[in-house]
Amino acid sequence: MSETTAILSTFAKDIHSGLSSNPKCLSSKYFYDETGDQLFQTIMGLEEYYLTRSEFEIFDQQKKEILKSFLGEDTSFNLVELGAGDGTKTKVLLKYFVSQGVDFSYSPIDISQHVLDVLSEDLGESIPKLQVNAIQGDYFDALAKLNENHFQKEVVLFLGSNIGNFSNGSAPKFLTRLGDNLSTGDLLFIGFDLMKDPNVILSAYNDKLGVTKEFNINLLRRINKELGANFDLEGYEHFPTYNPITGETKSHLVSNKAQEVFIKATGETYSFDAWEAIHTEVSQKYSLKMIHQFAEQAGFKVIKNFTDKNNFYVDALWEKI
Ligand code: AVI
Repeated sequence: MSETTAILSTFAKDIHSGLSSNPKCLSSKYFYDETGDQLFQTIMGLEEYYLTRSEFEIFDQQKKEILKSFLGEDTSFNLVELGAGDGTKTKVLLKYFVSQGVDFSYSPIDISQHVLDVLSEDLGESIPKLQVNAIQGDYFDALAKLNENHFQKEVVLFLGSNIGNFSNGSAPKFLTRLGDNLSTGDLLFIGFDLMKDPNVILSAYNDKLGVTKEFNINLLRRINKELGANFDLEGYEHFPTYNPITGETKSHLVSNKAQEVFIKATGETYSFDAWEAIHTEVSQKYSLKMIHQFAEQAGFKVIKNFTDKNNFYVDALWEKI
């Protein structure tokens, strides 16, 4: 990178390093600017995107059994949610728990204070009796903070198949670190998207309205806007793939011509050959066997798997050993 760009944001550094690697890659964590958040909200309501619907069905149809498993032998717990978002699905559980008079509090953790403010206000109106203790920050810092005055069982929610966006190497590390921040007997309730008909999976990442394509391309729009780049947004094709052997679903942006891009923030020009791809996202699909191995590796015991009627998705309940 040129000298003028010695002081760079992490965003600019990551984009530079991704576009300088071979093959080129960009991290999906940068999808979520305001437009990206809105596009993802739209994706969750799409016909082809079965993930959100499946998890909603599990909560709605099995809330009684879920509550029983969360309580176990105890009479109370603290429900902690990592990356709470707008809490739409979680609300099904929260409302039910409150209606049953369960002794619990809810601690959503999110990196964005704005997300937490909106969620807390919404919950204050829709479930006034709910005790909310929102924590802004990094998941692990927040969990450590919670552990300081830990006297109740913790039930940690990590929903929406967010674990699928970790690379295969980093997912077990993340789960192990999560376990290190919990005490014996604490629970983890985690959503995994299951392997299924490859055509169903591919359609979920290539919807006919083109919202997922827009979501992927928006990453280039964001780089143009925030880092002063000149990506030609028409110059890239959205191309998802699914590998039924490994379960990896990958999204790519494929350059449809030889072209160059200049990014002001890095002071560099990046060249693309015709049909050269940028890998932008992994959305891992799992078998139950893979999930059980994860639990074991990370120091958890599998308590129960809650699946939807199609067996598309599983919310797995694990106990820290
Ligand atoms: C947030 N995450 C679980 C979504 C997924 O399915 O991997 C993001 C997404 N990417 C394309 N469509 C939805």
